[in-house]
Amino acid sequence: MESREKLYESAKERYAEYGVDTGLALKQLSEVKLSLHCWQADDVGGFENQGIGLDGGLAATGNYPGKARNMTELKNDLFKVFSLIPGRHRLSLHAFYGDFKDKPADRDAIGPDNFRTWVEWAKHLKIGIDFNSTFFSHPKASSGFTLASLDKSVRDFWIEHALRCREISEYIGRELHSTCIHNIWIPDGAKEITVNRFKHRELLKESLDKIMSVKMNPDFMRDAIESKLFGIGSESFVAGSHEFYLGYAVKNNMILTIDIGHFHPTESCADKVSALFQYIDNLLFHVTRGVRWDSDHVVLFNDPTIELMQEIVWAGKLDKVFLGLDYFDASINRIGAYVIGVRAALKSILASLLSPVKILREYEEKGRNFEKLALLEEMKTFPLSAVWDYYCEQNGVPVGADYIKSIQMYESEVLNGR
Ligand code: RNT
Ligand code: ZN
Repeated sequence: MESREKLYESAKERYAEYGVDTGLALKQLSEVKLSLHCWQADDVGGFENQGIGLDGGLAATGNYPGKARNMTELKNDLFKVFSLIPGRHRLSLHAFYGDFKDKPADRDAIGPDNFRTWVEWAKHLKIGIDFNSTFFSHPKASSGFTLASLDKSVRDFWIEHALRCREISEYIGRELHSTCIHNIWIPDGAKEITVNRFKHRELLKESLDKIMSVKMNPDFMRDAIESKLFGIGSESFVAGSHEFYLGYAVKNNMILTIDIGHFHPTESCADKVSALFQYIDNLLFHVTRGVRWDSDHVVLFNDPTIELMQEIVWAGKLDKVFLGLDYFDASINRIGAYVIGVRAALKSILASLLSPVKILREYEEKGRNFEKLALLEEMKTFPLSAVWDYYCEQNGVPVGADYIKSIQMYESEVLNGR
């Protein structure tokens, strides 16, 4: 069998014929930091005991054994995941994953103290952390409304929560010397026809204005806002729609979060990239895979993921995007779900970095559209895997499908004991 190196060398030559520098592509790939969502390991459970379970229109279907039940198990699982993916990445924490053992605190009372253990862990691993306010799975969210609630006391509670989360994010960013991106997604919406839409959105804007009126150090933390089309139980109305947050982000110079699963199924999120970047400096993507009404299937190396990464790379904005993962599958090995998704996202970025964009653009400019389409088609079967395998080997992580064995071992040795 040819060695990995040899296969890489011959792939390198093939790409070079089309003006593509594989070495440069790998260097650029190595600088990409994905933000791994902590909530795949425990089906978005969190470490509080609100006694409510997952709500807010979110659902993790399946009951595959081995989910993480506490912080130690979650950390072990994440450590395992990090060992199976090339590159150094980040962790995205939700507020209800704090350390509440010694310091129980409701959402409007949490603080940096509840995240000290995470920060120490991240320092040890030399990784950055991003953060999310948690506006669901809580009695004060059970009406279906939080920041857009008609009830002032409910709104005030959640405003305080968001303020606490921004403070925690600033603390995390300062401690880890790496800007922490704080994301706000709220479940607010209704199952049925809503006749007071304007009021809810007016209140949401007012709540956000209060939250954002406190200035934070942008070196340590920055705010992002995430829209949604609908959720389970909020089919007819969602206060935080795309138009709402697009307007808010542009007006207030904020990061807009585009969750790939939060749009009409035939709507292309890839196409949004070059449009949004005309008005917005930074975008956060929640990379996920929508299937019919579910927005949170495991990310795959498929057309929507590849097209998204292509548009980011082709727009020259790889260093202006934050790439977070956001899915939760409880029906398969959860570590496996992470690793499949992370590797698929990275592979999609690599495929994009390896596209012969100079030649493609020349064709397009000259109206050589047959030639453009032909080359795009041929590139699909170029030896991407030789470059990817080489990259994995260089990074000391399993090559190809070898990670399956490693996850099977972890399942029998660790997960099955839970
Ligand atoms: C929900 C949003 C949100 C959540 C996480 C858990 O539809 O996508 O980002 O998935 O915050
Ligand atoms: Zn999301």
